Amino acid sequence: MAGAAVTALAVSLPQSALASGPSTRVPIDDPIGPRIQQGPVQVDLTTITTEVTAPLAGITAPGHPDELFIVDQVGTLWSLDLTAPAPVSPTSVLDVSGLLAGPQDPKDERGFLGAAFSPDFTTDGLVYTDTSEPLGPAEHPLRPSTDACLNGFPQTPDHVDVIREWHLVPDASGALHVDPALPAGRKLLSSEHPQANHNAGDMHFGPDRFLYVTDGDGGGADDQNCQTNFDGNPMFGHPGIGNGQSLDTPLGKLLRINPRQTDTRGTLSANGAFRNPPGNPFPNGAVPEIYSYGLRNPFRFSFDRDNGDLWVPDVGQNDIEEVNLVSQPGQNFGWHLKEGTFLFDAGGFQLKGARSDAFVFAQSPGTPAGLTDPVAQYDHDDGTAIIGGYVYRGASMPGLSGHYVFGDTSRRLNNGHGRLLAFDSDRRSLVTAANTIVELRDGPLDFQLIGFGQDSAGELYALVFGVPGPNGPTGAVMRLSQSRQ
Ligand SMILES: [Ca+2]
Ligand SMILES: [Ca+2]
Ligand SMILES: [Ca+2]
Repeated sequence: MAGAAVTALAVSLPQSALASGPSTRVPIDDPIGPRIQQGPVQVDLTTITTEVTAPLAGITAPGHPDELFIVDQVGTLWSLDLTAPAPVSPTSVLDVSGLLAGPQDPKDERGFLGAAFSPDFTTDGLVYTDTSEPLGPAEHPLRPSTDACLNGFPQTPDHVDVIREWHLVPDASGALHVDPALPAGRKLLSSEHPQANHNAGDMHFGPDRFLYVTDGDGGGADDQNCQTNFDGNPMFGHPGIGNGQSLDTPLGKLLRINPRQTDTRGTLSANGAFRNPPGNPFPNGAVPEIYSYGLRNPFRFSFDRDNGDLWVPDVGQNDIEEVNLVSQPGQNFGWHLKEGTFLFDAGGFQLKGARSDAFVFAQSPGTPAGLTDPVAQYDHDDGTAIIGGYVYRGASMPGLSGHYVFGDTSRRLNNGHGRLLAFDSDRRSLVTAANTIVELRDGPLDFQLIGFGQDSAGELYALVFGVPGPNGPTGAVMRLSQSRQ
């Protein structure tokens, strides 16, 4: 039972280190005093298209250097011809809208959440997707909850998040479409989600040619059972220490799988649909797909196209947004024992309006042992949810070369004032002044930031919604360019 032993060890380390008792814990009102300042480099934004709804990712496909493929949360994978004069009308490559359990409104976190093209796309034509779908058979069901608070309450999951493989073929003009012989794709694995929010769902192939996928902690607040959920009922599906810290669930994790049937590295999964790569840290555990854990909602992540560094920001809850650098398999990034470098108390079981009764109570870089701190962080005076971007390796913005370019969805929750941010990733370390985050604009945007794209030349795109359009608010893809320094 190597998996059970690993789980017990992983849980006991931080628990014992935090056994100081709630009476000594005083919430910190302002965890990080200094505010993010405008940096020396400023960027302009050029609208490439507004013919999208909620663009969450902008990715490339081998063999298609002039296209940026946009993951639209409502269910379309679009192709944008970057050689055409803006504004560009996107063309649909793949429509998964018929599979989706959401989104049903602009705040709904479910839907088409991520996609990644096979590193051998020019020969195998494969693309992978992450989708929130109605309940059905799942490789990873919820862990059962036996808390007394749940007596009489149904523990029906909200949805399943599913990873699928699709085969694309070019038509006579070279445009990509789903292979009509395989219209439903191939399902690889799925995980039940107790609540609707915190689905993460980004995916990228790494330099090792394995597929990395993020999954959120299952939703609600505090990653804690019996918390009063937003619907007034007690939360379920977060038993024990919570999902982020449990190695028995894919919730709150970075996963790594080998999905391609032509690649025989690794151990065949229980359902035979994919392989678990050699080097995954918990091969005998309940979830051998796990690569990293202790995450809350690692909504967007990326690899540095030059050196392969793996950057996984995590959306915080009450106070801290963080950027993590994954340096080895098996790292625990702390949720819900820490937010950023601060110790976190999940509190009792009450929500206070839109916030929880949890709080951060001590600055604690480096401890408890066994947890990996972020390399950069900011608090909620400067934003509400971090939107991961890319280390800039393009040519048009020399002032940002080697900088991790990212952002925050909105200066205040859902007020439509996204921010574009950056820090020098080549001087990475634990949180220090060397990783001072700066703002790339003279103040916030007039719309909400929800993702980033990187084209085949390494140029970057801000993906936003809430942009005024002829028929009401729309999504947009905007290219970054350097305007100063
Ligand atoms: Ca602050
Ligand atoms: Ca963390
Ligand atoms: Ca709580």
